[in-house]
Amino acid sequence: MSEISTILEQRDSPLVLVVDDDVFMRLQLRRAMEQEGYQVVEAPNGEQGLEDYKHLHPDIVLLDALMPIMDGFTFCAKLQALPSGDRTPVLMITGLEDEESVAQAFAAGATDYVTKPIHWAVLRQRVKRLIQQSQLHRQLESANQVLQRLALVDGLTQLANRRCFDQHLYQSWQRLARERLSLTLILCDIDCFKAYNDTYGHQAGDDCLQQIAKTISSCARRPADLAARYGGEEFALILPSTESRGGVKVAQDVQYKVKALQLPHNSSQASHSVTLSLGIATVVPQFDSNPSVLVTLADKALYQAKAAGRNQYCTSQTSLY
Ligand code: GH3
Ligand code: MG
Repeated sequence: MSEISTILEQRDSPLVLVVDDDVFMRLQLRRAMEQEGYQVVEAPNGEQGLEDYKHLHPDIVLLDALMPIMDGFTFCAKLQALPSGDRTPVLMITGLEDEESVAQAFAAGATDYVTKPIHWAVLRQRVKRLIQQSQLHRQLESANQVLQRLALVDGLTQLANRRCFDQHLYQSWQRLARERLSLTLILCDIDCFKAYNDTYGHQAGDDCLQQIAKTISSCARRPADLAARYGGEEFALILPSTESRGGVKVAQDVQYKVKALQLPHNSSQASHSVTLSLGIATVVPQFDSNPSVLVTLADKALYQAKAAGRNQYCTSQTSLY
């Protein structure tokens, strides 16, 4: 265990896990791999190899086929079921050359296969290439995750962007149509924001958008709720399984918290501080219509709130203060 703790602490070069019951073969492999600058851990059978794998997550496994307790084929199959086990390259090194054994190794999940006696130059090149490939694969995966996140997040406010809003609204619509439950949408628009930019400058406008975004986001409390930046100075709250009355409560909460921010806005027609107008709409989604119905209703309610003097919310049927 002390070897394992040392490796966990000093992981500055690729780690090779050698699983072989032959002590002499393990020693030879260790020497060859250490000459390449890799760290090495040895296991005498598949069972111990799996334990070491779980603790160390090596960059590659060099695996014998025939071993006591657990053979290489079973090791491979069990490795596939472990978290990211299917992404770790496994190079089988064995005396078994018959077609059936080769097929069995690849079917169990081995990435590559070399036979004994080992051609050491070939082995070194294979190990190097397999490690490089798996590192590249990992880098691509994490770059992909970053891209996926960027594609759904608004850069200025870090809220869900319009694309994410559209996806979430559609998914909520489909789910609630099945469950026959209400879906509420609140559209929130900053009052007299053009005047705010003109008075305080575009940078202050951006800061204001960030603060409002944070505040609106704090009002989306349930896991299925989503706060999004809908457009320039317009935000949206998707509230699944929420009746109109629940939507009104959330809108009041937004208003209250925005007021509490006390962001000065001397050129606003509605107040001396930054305020929002909000349009609330609630429907029970139907399979034969689509979410644009709900957006249109919320947009009309928002327009009513603006027309009635701003700094207030309206529902899609009635005007409430
Ligand atoms: P109303 O009360 O009717 O909503 O008036 P308004 O001035 O808020 O609305 P209008 O649509 O006339 O102007 C919206 C302004 O929001 C204009 C635009 O420059 C500003 N805006 C949109 N996106 C951004 C942004 O990312 N940063 C900044 N600073 N301003 C933005
Ligand atoms: Mg506005």
